[in-house]
Amino acid sequence: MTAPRSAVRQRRTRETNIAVHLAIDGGGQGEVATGLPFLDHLLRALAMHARFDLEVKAAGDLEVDAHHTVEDVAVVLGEALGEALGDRAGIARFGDATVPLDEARAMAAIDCGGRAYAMIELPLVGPSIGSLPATLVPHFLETFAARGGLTVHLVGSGRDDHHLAEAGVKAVARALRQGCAIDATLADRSASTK
Ligand SMILES: [Mn+2]
Repeated sequence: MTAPRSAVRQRRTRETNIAVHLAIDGGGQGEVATGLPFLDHLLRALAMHARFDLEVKAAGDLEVDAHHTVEDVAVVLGEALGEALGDRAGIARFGDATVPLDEARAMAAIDCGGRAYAMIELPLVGPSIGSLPATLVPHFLETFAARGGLTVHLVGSGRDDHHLAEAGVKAVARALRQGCAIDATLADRSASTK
């Protein structure tokens, strides 16, 4: 039996093979293997701080570079979240969070109502974090927002790229947890005046 508000998605192309199982009302368990350890680190942080249960298995053409794998994980993760949210009736829609990590600080504001937009301002300074090119951090979040029907605003500051990227993902996760939560006062109506 499938848990309510969950989704299983698989996507296979010539470049990647991605499998995602996402349960919104989980306990924060992340079982993640993408071949990119820092991406795994971020996805586990996302699961923990959104309190999703999340399994991600990815086999991508890392011999080319990390781009296809990161992008396609974001595609499948976003689609899984969209499917798990269903018609989005009864959800709080909006969430916001500020998360510090030592000298780094990130602030996220999110609308989970189905409008896809991303404004990601993370001033990462180095070319890469572990084996993950730094440019793929905002690209991951933009693609996730586009495919998940999320508006994501994220701004941050910090001196350490690892801290800044991690604080950014944690802030998005905390905001997602709020935005995806069921608001009982809505009694299954949409949180929209339309
Ligand atoms: Mn870390």
